[in-house]
Amino acid sequence: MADPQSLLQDGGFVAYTPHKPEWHDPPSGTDRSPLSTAKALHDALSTRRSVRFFSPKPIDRAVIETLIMTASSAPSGANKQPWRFVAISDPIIKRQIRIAAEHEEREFYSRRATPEWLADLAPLGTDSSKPFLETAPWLIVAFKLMETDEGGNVYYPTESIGIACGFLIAAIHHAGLATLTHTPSPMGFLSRVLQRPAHERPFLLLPVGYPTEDAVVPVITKKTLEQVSVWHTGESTT
Ligand code: IYR
Repeated sequence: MADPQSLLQDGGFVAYTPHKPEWHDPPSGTDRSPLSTAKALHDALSTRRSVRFFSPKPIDRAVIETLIMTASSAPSGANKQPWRFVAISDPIIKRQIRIAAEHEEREFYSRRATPEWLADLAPLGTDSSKPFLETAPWLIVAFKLMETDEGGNVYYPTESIGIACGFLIAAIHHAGLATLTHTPSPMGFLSRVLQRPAHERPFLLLPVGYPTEDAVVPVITKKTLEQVSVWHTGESTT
């Protein structure tokens, strides 16, 4: 391993050492045009749904490791990678998390949530009961690093871990598995139960597993392209 000091240029900065990126090579003979691949990914990802009914069917640790490495390949502010992913299959810890999460959720549904918030949640059919925190074979808790493990600066940590969690959710779906972006609030209990240091803040809790055979999801719609986009092409639209 090179002495990091040897990478220091005048002024004390680490040297800029560019190299060619390793692009994904398209398999030969397949239609790999940007439009066809973009459509294929849209078809694949737009079938994703948040799932609240998980089968206990086990999933190999290697799968979870690979999903986390996909998440961790995400871009981040100054490449500081301000995230820690805690993977839990231990039934005792899952139970501790469920008990603490349901305590916060009971407070939320009975006291903290505004009537408007409860009205917005009504079509989703959610309540304070979170059995999936025990039935899903894995829980992944994403923590946001407020500084590096060495005590250095991080930049845009919320954006960075948000992007990494997006990669994670896409990877879970791509693997044929289901997840849910669960955010019990407040989430401080996750630091206690998982014994994480003070510079790590709980960000998102994702159960990972197979849906049950009879899993159901609420009927929802996504906005149209016209609703979510505005275009400035320099060309006349008429
Ligand atoms: N955390 C609660 C409430 C909840 C909040 C939002 I915003 C949702 O999109 C869904 C649920 C719960 O998990 O039930």
